[in-house]
Amino acid sequence: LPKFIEAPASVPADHAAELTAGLLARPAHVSPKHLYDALGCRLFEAITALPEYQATRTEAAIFAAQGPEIARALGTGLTLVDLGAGNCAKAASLFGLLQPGHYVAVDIAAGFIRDALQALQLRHPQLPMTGVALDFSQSLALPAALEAGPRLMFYPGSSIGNFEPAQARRFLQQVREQSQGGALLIGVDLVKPLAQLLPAYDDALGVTAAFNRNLLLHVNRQLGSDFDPADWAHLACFDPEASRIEMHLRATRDLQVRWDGHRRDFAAGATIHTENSYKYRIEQFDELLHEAGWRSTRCWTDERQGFAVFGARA
Ligand code: AVJ
Repeated sequence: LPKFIEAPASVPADHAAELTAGLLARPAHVSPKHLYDALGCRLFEAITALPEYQATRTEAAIFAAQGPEIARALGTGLTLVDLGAGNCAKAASLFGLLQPGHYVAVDIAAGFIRDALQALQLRHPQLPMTGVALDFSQSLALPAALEAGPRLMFYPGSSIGNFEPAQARRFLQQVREQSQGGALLIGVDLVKPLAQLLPAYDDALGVTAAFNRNLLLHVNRQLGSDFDPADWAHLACFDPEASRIEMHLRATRDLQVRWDGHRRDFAAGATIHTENSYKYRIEQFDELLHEAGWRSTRCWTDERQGFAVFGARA
């Protein structure tokens, strides 16, 4: 069985105060990390298979086409630290190329990665694996119990897009410190025409809507609140100034929500902001990496320049 470390900061009680503050704020907001309970992880997997959502497929195509060159640029045999590992499938597909000496899967969804890692260990019995249940949205501090570096920090899928650019810079600095003199492999979704951007977050089947509304069920479980997802509509829009997709939930009628001595009234049309997903230009993200102290940056992209994979050294 893989080792498993549950970091104290991932205890659900820690989320309650943060959730309450966000739900009482005007306008209300909830961090996108709350999209990822076990069902949310599965709905996100379904999103990655949607025709409108190209990011995951494009990233996989970049790895498939340029994998050997990526591995040469970054080096092999490092500890592979998978930030937001989810089902661990992306990292597992790179084991052959990157030849990690140790695989560390980090995710906020403790049960989900525990299961994913157990299944993966059966397919790779020789590779030492460690699961870390950790919420790194505020700061990244890997458990001291992990063996010392150098580490290849792997942050695929454009999850970096959930951070405001200033927070992204700070986070990338922390990732560099935690790499212990290693390297970075990160996926970034690029700015593209609105006609491609928006449908990726408002798909015809309503999977993204279900993903967004499921956040309310996860919040109910954590807070004991009484959100009814049926009262909320999915909303996605692009802010060209900020270069970000925003997801919101919009109340479809006047309603009240109660939890733990609190009450929030939402008028019909009131919203809860649930996610930002920043889209970068290649030069802009390269600059961000350098500001965070990374050097020897490399960039691999697809023909249409829809998505970019960056490599860098600490
Ligand atoms: C996992 C944060 C990269 O922003 O595209 C997908 C999450 N939200 N559809 C993204 C998401 C709505 C996704 N990231």
